[in-house]
Amino acid sequence: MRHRKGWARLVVTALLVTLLPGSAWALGQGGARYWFPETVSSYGAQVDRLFLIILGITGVIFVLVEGVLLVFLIRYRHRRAQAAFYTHGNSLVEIIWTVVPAVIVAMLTFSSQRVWSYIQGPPPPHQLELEVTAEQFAWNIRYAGADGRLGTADDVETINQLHLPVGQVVLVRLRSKDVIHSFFLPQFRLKRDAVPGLTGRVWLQATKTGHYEIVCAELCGLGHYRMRGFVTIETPEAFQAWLKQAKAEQTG
Ligand SMILES: [Cu+2]
Repeated sequence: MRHRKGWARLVVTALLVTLLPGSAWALGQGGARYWFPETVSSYGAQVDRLFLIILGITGVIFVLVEGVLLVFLIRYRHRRAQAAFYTHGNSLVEIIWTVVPAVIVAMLTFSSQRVWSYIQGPPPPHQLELEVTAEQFAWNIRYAGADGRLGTADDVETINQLHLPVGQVVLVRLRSKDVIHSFFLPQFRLKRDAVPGLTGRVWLQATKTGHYEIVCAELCGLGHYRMRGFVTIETPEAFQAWLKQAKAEQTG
């Protein structure tokens, strides 16, 4: 009986030691900027926060489990003239180490689902709609022309040059001409497969101006490594001026 209580105390202490500092550290987010790319989208901070919470919890559990494993390896190593000790388990300890992770996983599922459905679910009202068509090995980007409608003769097309007005919600229709590609904007924390035969819909809202990259995150062929585009986030006025100029160059 004394043995059983000792075990239970060890497991409860271990879980507390694991969860409290892990969560506190994750919520603090202090270290995040050292390895994440810059965040330039409206939902980027939510993704980072979730990532850090999961990393904090799993990181501390990892260290703890490996530590206990190491201690047990040394403490219960083979010794001569020592009889083996047989145990049939401990129900209380087993219930604790089943229920506590189940609660953690359920909490993570609900908070992930909230962020996921906000980003990948029905988009909010948008100010601009454009089309990105992936192909081996480039990004074809299409903007509506003066008529404000996509798929008409006055559309403006660019290759690998995605211009976005800062602060505006942009809806992207995502397609592929050949194989599966993955539209990845690391600084926006946005990634979505471009699947032939389907039109995906993703949205984004840039929070600052600057130059970033579009990456293909799906091994799509021999030229995959060079399937790289560029994102230019600029003021709405500069964006309109650029669109006008691109249109003039296209027709001229
Ligand atoms: Cu690709």
